[in-house]
Formats: sequence, C-alpha cells, structure tokens
Amino acid sequence: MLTLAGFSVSNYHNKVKLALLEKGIPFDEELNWASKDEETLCCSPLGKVPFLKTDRGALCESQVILEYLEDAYPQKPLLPADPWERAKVRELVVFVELHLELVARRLYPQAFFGGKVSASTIDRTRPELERNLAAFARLARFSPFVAGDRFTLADCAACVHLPVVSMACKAIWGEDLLAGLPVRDYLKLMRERESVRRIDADRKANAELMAREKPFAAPAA
Ligand SMILES: N[C@@H](CCC(=O)N[C@@H](CS)C(=O)NCC(=O)O)C(=O)O
Repeated sequence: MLTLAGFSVSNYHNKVKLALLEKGIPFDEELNWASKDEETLCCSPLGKVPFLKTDRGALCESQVILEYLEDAYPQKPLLPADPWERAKVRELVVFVELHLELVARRLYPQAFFGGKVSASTIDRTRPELERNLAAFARLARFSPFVAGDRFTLADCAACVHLPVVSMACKAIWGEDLLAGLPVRDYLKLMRERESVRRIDADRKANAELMAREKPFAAPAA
C-alpha cells in the first residue's frame, strides 16, 4: 500500500493526491506538516511535502512521484502515448511550477501567513508574473483541459497551483493577474470531478485543523 505524507492545504500534496485519485490507485494519507524531524528527513531530505512511502522506500518531489505513478501504474494513463504529446504535457507542468507558482510563492508569507514581504520583492514580482502569465497563455489550451481534450498530469498541476497564484495576487495587489485567462471556467469544470471535490473538502478540513494546531499559519498554499 502506498502512503502519501503531507497535508491537504499544500498544493504540491494535492497535485499528487489528484493523480492517485484519478488513476484509482489505493493509498493512505499520513499527516506531516513539512516536519524537519529525522524520520521525515530520511524520506524527504529538505523536509518538504509531499513524499510517498512505498514498499521499496520513500520518494520525494511531486513531479518525480507523478512520473513514478505513471510508470508503475500504467492503468488510466495521465500522459498521452505519443512522445511529442507527452512532452507538451510535461512542458505545461514545468511552466506552471517554475514560472508561475515558484514566482508567486515569494508572496505567500505576506499573502497567506501573516508575514511581511519586502516592497522590492513585491515590486519586482509583479512584472515577472505578468510576463510569465502572458507566456503561459500562449502554451495553455483550456480546450477544455489545460493541455487539450483530456485530463492529464498538467491538470493535476494547473488545477492546484492556479488558484493559489490567483489568491496570492489578490491578497497582495487586490487584483487577480490571472483574470485574463479562462481559469474560472476551467476550475468550474474541474470541480465537476469527484477527485477535485475530495481535494477541496480535505483542504477545508485541513485548513481548520491548521488554524487550530498552527495558529500563526493561515491556511493557503
Ligand atoms: N518541489 C517540491 C515542492 C514542495 C513544496 O514546496 N512543499 C511545501 C508545501 S506546499 C513545503 O513542504 N514547504 C515547507 C518547506 O519548504 O520547508 C515538490 O514538487 O514536491
């Protein structure tokens, strides 16, 4: 049995959980608030979540986990068979994470966790995000899924990261920099899926737990 360790407010945790649910792979979940204890570091050396416990050992880094699941559980594939189409799906995952999520992540301490981000970081992040979003608009298909006409690994990433990027922009600038993209309609379509509804319900429950157990960490990413 696979065990997914992490917490359900985490977008990277939810990316992997979505793939597990979509592929119909049985798994358990283990709550881990990105601990830095020895047991966690043995599984995920930076103490980041998620990580996956398997009967062969632990695996960290959400994208590596997703690729492992594709290889080890080929049923209900979330990557197309054609090498070019597979690469285009992976291109979108890398693009969303490297150029949108990781750029917006600089804002999270202030946007979500009651901290402060320097004015210079906020100022330089906005044009960078605007440029990267315009570039993403050229790649993303939204027809109706982010990489085309079927649900893929790119949706596992886009569906969990885009709302967080959007919330961070609104919290910092009072403006959704993603408003020019069809993200609202896309997320509405995603929420028709049982897997996405489960992710949303678990996120809400975990956010309440987080607020109780970690009073200074507001729920967000
Ligand atoms: N590249 C990692 C990113 C994972 C990540 O940043 N997770 C966050 C939670 S959303 C985390 O563990 N943060 C705590 C930390 O960085 O110490 C992946 O794809 O799994």
